[in-house]
Amino acid sequence: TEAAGTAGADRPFDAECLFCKIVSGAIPAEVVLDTPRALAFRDINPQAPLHVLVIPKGHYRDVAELAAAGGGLLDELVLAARDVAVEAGAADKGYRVVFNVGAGAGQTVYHTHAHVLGGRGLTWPPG
Ligand code: DGP
Repeated sequence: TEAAGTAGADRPFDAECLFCKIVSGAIPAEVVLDTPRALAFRDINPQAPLHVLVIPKGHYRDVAELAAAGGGLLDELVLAARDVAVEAGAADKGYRVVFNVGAGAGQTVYHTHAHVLGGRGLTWPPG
């Protein structure tokens, strides 16, 4: 069977990128949702009972670059995040969708990803 998302080779790809390697299947991940243009998998260092990363299969360094690319990709990520929260039973009590942009905000992987957090009360501000 084809690895998660090797279809659609026209999308941007970065051979050095950790999350591109997860998309290609070169690095394993616990995938919870796989769509033609998006992949959702469990964060390796969960900060809540539900902590899933939702990524575009194409390589975009941050959410602004993704939004600028257009084509409804950002919408798909937000809807995938909703589907993940619903599937986990976390939607009713509320969940959080976070894009860290830049090192000062905690971005460490420069393949944009939505953190989907839920399954517990979430305080504000996040710190
Ligand atoms: P950020 O700090 O916003 O760039 O988030 C990066 C997240 O990626 C962080 O919460 C930990 C997670 N992460 C890093 N490496 C891996 C990995 O190899 N597998 C998985 N599943 N998650 C990873």
